[in-house]
Amino acid sequence: NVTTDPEALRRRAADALLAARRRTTLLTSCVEGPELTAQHSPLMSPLVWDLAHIGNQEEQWLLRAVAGRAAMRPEIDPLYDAFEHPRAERPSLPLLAPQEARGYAAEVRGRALDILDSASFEADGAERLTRSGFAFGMIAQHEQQHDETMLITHQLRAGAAALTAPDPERPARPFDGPAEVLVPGGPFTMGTTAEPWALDNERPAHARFVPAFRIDTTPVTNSAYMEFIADGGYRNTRWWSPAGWAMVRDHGFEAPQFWRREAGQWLRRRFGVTEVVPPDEPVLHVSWYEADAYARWAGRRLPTEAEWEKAARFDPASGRSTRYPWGDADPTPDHANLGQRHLRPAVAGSYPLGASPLGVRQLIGDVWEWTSSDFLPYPGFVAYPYREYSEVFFGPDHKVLRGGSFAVDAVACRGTFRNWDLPIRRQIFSGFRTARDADAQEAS
Ligand code: AVJ
Ligand code: FE
Repeated sequence: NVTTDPEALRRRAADALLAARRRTTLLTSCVEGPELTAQHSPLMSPLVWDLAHIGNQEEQWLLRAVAGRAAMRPEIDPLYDAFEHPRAERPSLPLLAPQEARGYAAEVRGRALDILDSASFEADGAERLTRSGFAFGMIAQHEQQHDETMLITHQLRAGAAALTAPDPERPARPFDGPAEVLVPGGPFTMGTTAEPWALDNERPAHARFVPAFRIDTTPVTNSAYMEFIADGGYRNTRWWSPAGWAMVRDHGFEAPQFWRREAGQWLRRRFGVTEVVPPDEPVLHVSWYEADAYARWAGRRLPTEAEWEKAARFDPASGRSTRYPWGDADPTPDHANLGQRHLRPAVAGSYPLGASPLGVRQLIGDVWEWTSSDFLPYPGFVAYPYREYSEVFFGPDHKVLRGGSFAVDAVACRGTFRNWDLPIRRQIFSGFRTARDADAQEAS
């Protein structure tokens, strides 16, 4: 199913780079210059930092590592090294001004496309960086990841809306399928070796035994989450992990980020517009601690990362793991809400064509889904092409999110894709679904 035709791979790489740049350009041209250099939240970089960082990564991996070119502007490398300068420090650095950053990124791109023209796409080598276009896929994904990061910055900025998009289509009838689905126990293939643009942390494919479990058919909705709030969820220590309770106390949290209670109803601010919280949409902007507390209140738990991936990829008929819940075909707008086509999740139960064989909906797109798992390497993990992409984040500090949000492009989202963040983070486009162990007689 995965093409190995060199010309098709070359076109796919060129298209992915072009699509990413189109999005980057929109996100960095829909606000005025001072808004690009301002820091809208200490958690985020100025938009102009993301822009030049995108160009700098592309220069390092396509121009220098693949093509062996010399650095264009070696003095700027440290400014755009995410490890050298934490986000809070970035506005005080001597960053390239918006027009310079645009020019730099465009110049890098022009040279990268020349390199792409003569790059080898023969998928016959173990060296992913120089063959089969992995480096180009990696850079397109990196830019799209920063496009999601920049959309988070847009959500955090004050002032009138700068971005608009049509709302997702509402299903003709509300979803009336079962609330949860039984996934049978047994081994399945987790991770991937064959997916050409899979990142190091998704590799290699390996067998995982997962006991039978039940998982929500759709992500947890705003209305379900409002019941938790109304039941005093944020005031009752018994639902919270110790660290989660400390977060609630220290920050005075009473609801998801961007929510506000007024005249007896919940309002939220979304990309510069205040609106009534839509009851039937997946809940958005919750931390891992809030997802974990909600699940406990509901008498359930978060799924493990392996459970999530089995629900998303295991086809009981063939015993095989597919690339996506619906099979191996690349996502279309009928499968999932991806790519910033919409600036919100679709209502729970949307996208019947994107369902898994067992009927689980919206695993891909809409909201990133917190899992109970720490971000850890798979057996046989090899850092590639650099330790700082994934390896330095492995360990108990980061929790895994799966499935992608409305804000991530399909190139950076698949059944095996792993995202991670700190359990307190909620400015990200995060939601969740819940799970529970299967009853003893169902467990195989
Ligand atoms: C995978 C989303 C956690 O944004 O920190 C971007 C992606 N890595 N540049 C992040 C990433 C380097 C990463 N996440
Ligand atoms: Fe980056």
